[in-house]
Amino acid sequence: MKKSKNSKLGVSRRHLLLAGASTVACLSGMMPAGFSSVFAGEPETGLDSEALMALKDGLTLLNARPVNMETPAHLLDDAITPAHRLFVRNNGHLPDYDEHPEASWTLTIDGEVTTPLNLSIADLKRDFEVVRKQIWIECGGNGRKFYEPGASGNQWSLGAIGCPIWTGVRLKDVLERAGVKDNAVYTAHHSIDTHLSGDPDKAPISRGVPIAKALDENCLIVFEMNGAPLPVLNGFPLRLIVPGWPGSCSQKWLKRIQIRDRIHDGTKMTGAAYRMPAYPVSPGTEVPKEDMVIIHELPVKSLITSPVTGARAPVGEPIEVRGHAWSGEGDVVALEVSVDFGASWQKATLDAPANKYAWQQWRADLTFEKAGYYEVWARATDRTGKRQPSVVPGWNPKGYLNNMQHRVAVFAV
Ligand SMILES: Nc1nc2c(c(=O)[nH]1)N[C@H]1C(S)=C(S)[C@@H](COP(=O)(O)O)O[C@H]1N2
Ligand SMILES: [Mo]
Repeated sequence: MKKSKNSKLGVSRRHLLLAGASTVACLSGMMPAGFSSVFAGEPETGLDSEALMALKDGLTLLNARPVNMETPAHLLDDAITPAHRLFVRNNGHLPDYDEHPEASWTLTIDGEVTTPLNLSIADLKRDFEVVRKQIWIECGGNGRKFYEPGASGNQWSLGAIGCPIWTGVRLKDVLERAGVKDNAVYTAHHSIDTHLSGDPDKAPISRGVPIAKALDENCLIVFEMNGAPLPVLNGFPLRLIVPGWPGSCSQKWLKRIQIRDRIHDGTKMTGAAYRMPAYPVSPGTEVPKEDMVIIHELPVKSLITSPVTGARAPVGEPIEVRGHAWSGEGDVVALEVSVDFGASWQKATLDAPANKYAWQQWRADLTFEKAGYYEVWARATDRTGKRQPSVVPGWNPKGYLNNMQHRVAVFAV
């Protein structure tokens, strides 16, 4: 097994700093307790872990190998998620940028196409229309933590979601240039992040989507987030953004899109990964493999980003409660809040999305009439009439698609 410089957490400080040098400077000394201990005993990473944490200020580290970090809800208050507040979900180790520098990075389009393509990032920028869209990305396992019995995998609570602005080209335009053949069924996304085992023949993840979804004009091959190069942890220098579907479809460090004549069977496409039972099951059921169905769009959901849970509010004076709402394949049409455990609901003001697949901002003024303990609950309803449940929805073996209402505690004083 070749031991590359990247075999640990590992990239050099130089690479981690590509998109965040100033953040590192101003945040040194602000490392959350517990972070450095996770990395203790890992040579080479002392410096990197510091840089890493500074790049993702205030995020909760769920796992260091591979890196998985989520954002506390109150730190997702911005309408446009800044790079340092976007969650990280890695399945393997970061790519070796010394072997694969941005300047010679190529994207290959092959498989069931008439003209296979090999494009540099400069080719992408020159030969295709460059578009900018705000699109949310959420891990299919966001909310897994709340399932009973628990499911294995990262114990995401609420914060595996964010909505930055992406700049890139339409996947559709690139696929049309390559000429998708009539027998095309699915895309297959390939990258150069490395498997935790070190086995070069294994991919940490390689997912795909049906051709019809890939040809949606909102699927993008992106090279920028919020007007800057993609952060290393979020896929520098090139990634896919497949809106509305599990984040796992949005391959980071993208090197190759293969068009297949069958449903892709890469890592995390088979078994129970990113699949739900075909029928409702009781908690803890062992569902036969053949009854597990690939997840397409994510359900309607919302977050309360202010106040932070546990906040104090003055009795009898209105306070603003606000957050975001989103839904896999449709706009959110209503957002309501409750301060009496769902007995009554009050309509919030809901903004239109900046563009299709951007999350929507909402706000409501709430007044607490008596001193004491309250919970603020928020529920979104989408265009199809689907609404967030008050309790954890359908148990499933891998703990996906939990869109339960977000609740925050408020003490009126
Ligand atoms: N190459 C590669 N792409 C990947 C992953 C990965 O581990 N490797 N993780 C996927 C998963 S499961 C999610 S939820 C999103 C997370 O994107 P982010 O880390 O930029 O937030 O990236 C996806 N793309
Ligand atoms: Mo994910």
